[in-house]
Amino acid sequence: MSIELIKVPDIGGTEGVEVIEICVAVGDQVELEQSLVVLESDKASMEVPSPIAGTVTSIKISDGDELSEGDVILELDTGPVLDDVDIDAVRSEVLLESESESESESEAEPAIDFSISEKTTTPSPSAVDQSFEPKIEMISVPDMGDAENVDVIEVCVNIGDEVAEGDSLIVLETDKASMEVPSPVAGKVVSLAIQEGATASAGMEILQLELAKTPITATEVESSANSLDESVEAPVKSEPITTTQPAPMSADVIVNSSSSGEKFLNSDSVYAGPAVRRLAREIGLDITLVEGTGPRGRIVKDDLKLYIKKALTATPTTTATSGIPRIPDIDFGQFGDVKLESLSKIHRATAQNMHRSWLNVPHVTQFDDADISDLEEFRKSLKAEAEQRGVKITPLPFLLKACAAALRENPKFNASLHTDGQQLVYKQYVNIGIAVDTPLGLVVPVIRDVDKKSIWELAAETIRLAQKAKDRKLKIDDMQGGCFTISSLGSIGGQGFTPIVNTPEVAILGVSKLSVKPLWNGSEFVPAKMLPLSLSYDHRAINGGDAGRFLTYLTAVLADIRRLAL
Ligand code: CAO
Repeated sequence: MSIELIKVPDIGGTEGVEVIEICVAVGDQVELEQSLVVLESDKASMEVPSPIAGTVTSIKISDGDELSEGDVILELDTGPVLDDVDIDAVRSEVLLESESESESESEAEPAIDFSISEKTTTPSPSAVDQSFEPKIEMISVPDMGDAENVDVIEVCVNIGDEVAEGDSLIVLETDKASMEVPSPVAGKVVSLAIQEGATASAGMEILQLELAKTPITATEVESSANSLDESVEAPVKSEPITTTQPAPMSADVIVNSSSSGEKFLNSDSVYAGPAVRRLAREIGLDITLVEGTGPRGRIVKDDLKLYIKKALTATPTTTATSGIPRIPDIDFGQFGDVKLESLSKIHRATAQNMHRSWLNVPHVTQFDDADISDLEEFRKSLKAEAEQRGVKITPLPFLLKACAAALRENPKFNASLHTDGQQLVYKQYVNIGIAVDTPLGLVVPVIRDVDKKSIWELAAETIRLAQKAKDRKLKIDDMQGGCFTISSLGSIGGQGFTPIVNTPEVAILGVSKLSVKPLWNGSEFVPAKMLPLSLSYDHRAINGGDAGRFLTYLTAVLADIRRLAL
């Protein structure tokens, strides 16, 4: 057994490059050039191929690690250990084999620029066989019309990157347009002659690509074999360099920019690295549909995952609203300091429910003021008794009782729309939810059989459930089975608001802060304590007339609570 440490190769001096994918597991048999890991910097993704075949015996890195050249990736068992004699034999074998290969002009594998630990490396025949001459091609800046000395705003590749034909190499920007320079051929970047921030004109060298595999001469193999004393690293041959220019920039590559500084690249020039493109191809995803969140809108693997996750979790509701324009992602940090805070679980659930309701329910909100002058007087007269009973009596228990009566009187409000959209489900019980504001978000505990409970019982239950909500002790059961909801902001303030229906209920009552207003009693204006009410309802289940009747009944009961006895 011969264990070899596989290390991060030369990655163009970039340090701390993130591991975004580990492509193998312990026990896997890997072949020569099989991808081991995918690294991604803010400029490029690169796959690290195995320089040798073998079995993975241990993996030294994890997803998210940041690696630099020379860091150990994993250990490979490459087979039986060869002693010194074996090594000599291998070297002569290589010379002989290479000579004959050279004569027969058979195709050979390219050299791999990869570091293998000297300590543990014992070159096996297969390792040595990998010394071959690559064909180098220089890629230069294409014809850009009249444009000269154009800014290089991005270099999309690094030394060691494998690029496919059409992959972006650099991004150039004039004051009128941005343009990506695509690679005219596939290959591996062996040198970079251009840097971000430089300027470029047509014909200027961008980089050199190692292209096809070509056989090498015996002399070259000899020097390659001799270099094994230092390492098995095979040198990259600087053979006569051919020059390839990308096709002249065409109109569909150069796209006029807008003053907003957005990205101007057409759909063919999607900004993504080779690993991301390959993943998109593998999963059959049209990468042009994916929004990039990387630097300058670069599409990273997480963007593909997010796109698929969204597509999979899209409910019929969201599908139905797919025509809704998306709110653009904005980097708020560009305007000043920002702080990110995760939403609580309750907040996220509320957000989802509100969104669902807002999108599904055609809302109408009707407003009215209830004259609760008498009710307030009566309520105040109960204060001493309330203290004796150990409860606090606010307008809310009266509102609960009055709403229960209004729900009995207007059964459509005590119903839910069947999901088939063809029927109303009338409930024979009157359970009312109360919106409770807690530090972690909004919750709606439900008071059952409100119509059968006394004002004292309702006061006590409101306090008990509100406290439970604030102590985060509510159970699912406490929040189920509601027919109607009251959202009271009366103790906080405001003259009115339009609450969102708490589906599958069909209506919700918003209560705002009471204020003293002049009321015409038929002969004069008198001061009255007016309570602003706003009734939002699902217009699929309820008509304006129904809502008018409900609110008129409710305000009448609140104005004279003796009606509750009728
Ligand atoms: N106008 C004027 N004063 C009012 C009032 C109103 N409409 N409603 C209540 N008040 C008074 C109460 O009488 C009490 O005063 P006193 O102590 O002098 O009697 C004070 O405001 C505080 O009341 P409260 O908030 O303790 O009790 P409540 O019964 O009115 O409400 C609860 C209980 C749990 C509903 C409330 O605490 C709460 O959480 N409200 C917020 C609900 C919310 O966020 N809704 C928005 C949902 S949509 O986003």
